[in-house]
Amino acid sequence: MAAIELITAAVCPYAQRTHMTLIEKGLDFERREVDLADKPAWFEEISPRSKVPVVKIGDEVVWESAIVNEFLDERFPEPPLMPRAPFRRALARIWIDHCDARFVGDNHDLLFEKDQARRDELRARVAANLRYIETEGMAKLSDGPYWLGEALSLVDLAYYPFFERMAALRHYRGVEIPDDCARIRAWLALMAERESTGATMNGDAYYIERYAKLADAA
Ligand SMILES: N[C@@H](CCC(=O)N[C@@H](CS)C(=O)NCC(=O)O)C(=O)O
Repeated sequence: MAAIELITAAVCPYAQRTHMTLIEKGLDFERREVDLADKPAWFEEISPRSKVPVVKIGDEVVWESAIVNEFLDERFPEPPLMPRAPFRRALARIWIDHCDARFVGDNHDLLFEKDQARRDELRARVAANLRYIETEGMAKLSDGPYWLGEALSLVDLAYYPFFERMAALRHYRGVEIPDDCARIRAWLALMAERESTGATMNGDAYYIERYAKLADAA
């Protein structure tokens, strides 16, 4: 079989999703790191949207992290990272979409917001988003400990990189996971133990330093 190539950047949460998926699948792959501030010509040729991640297996080139991850799950079925039942699969996709459509934007806006009053509004929204995930997502989907139950799924892998990057929000904006979000807290502790997390995580100091200028913290 053709070698699997992951075109990636350590800073990118979407690419981390796919990197973690490859590790969770137990696959051998070659990692090609791209400097997004100085993109090489080979990358522009291979990445239709000029973004990471991209996965290439011979002639098969796939991009967009949520789609890449489902492609990998279908192409390499063991261990399965999506439920089998159509309705549960639909729910998994709804919550993966929720991450990109709702969860990520407010986190990003809060980190980059300069106005104090607007920061307070966004802080409240981020806390509300976390409680929504806790009560409408995790609590209704399963008894845990992962989003969909006993086994890790693509939903866990979609969200985890964004929780890792909340280190910068904690540092610059005082955001904590609310005390009443016990499921999220337990899930984060569990995710921290996974090999795929250990192999791809950057650590709090990396994000704190990386976002210093943009968070206006100097
Ligand atoms: N929706 C895309 C988002 C990927 C994305 O935004 N990647 C960023 C890095 S985190 C990127 O490659 N940016 C380069 C650019 O836009 O020039 C996905 O899920 O794969």
